[in-house]
Amino acid sequence: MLALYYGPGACSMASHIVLEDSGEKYEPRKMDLAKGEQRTDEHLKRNPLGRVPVLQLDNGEFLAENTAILPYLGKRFKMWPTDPVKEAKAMSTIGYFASSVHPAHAHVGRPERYTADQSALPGIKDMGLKTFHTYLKQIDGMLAGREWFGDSYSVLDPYGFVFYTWGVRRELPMGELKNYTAHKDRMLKRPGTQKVVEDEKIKV
Ligand SMILES: N[C@@H](CCC(=O)N[C@@H](CS)C(=O)NCC(=O)O)C(=O)O
Repeated sequence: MLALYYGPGACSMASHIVLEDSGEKYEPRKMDLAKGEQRTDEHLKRNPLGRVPVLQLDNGEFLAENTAILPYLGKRFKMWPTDPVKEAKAMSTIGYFASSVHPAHAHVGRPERYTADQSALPGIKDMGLKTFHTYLKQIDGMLAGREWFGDSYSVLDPYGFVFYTWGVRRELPMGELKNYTAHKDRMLKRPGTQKVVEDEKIKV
């Protein structure tokens, strides 16, 4: 059986929603990131980087990184394109989310990771928020005229949903992003999303 190590409100929410969508039995293992549970020796054995998500596979091995976990779950649960070009496009979107959108937000939440100079922290946060907002507007453009990021619902959708909730958390004017807001509303109609939003106590 799969097990997911996740932190409420973190990027692990994407895999959490996919697992709920799947209907397959899995073990949810909630972690308290504010208390630093991700940096305990026990968790560092699962992921030496001390982060979530971590997926424990059927054979007991651990898999880290959204860019690996989400395609793996997508293939397992048929929430991933089979056509090679469409698959490449899905990888492109996942890469953009993981390597541009997520790190922009990390500059807001974890500015101390980017400088040792205390006086530089506010500037890093401000710029991170501006860049994050720019990416959210780009995502809004990607969703123009579409229901989902791909031709049908896929693991990209819960991943995109996570950044919407982070925009709300940072009090960005998310309502102005009409396509992205409609996507968030479609996500919230899905029972898997509803269950996770309740479990992780997400305000959206
Ligand atoms: N590149 C990783 C990033 C994972 C990551 O940064 N996770 C955050 C939550 S969104 C985390 O575990 N933060 C805890 C910490 O930084 O101490 C991925 O995409 O899986």
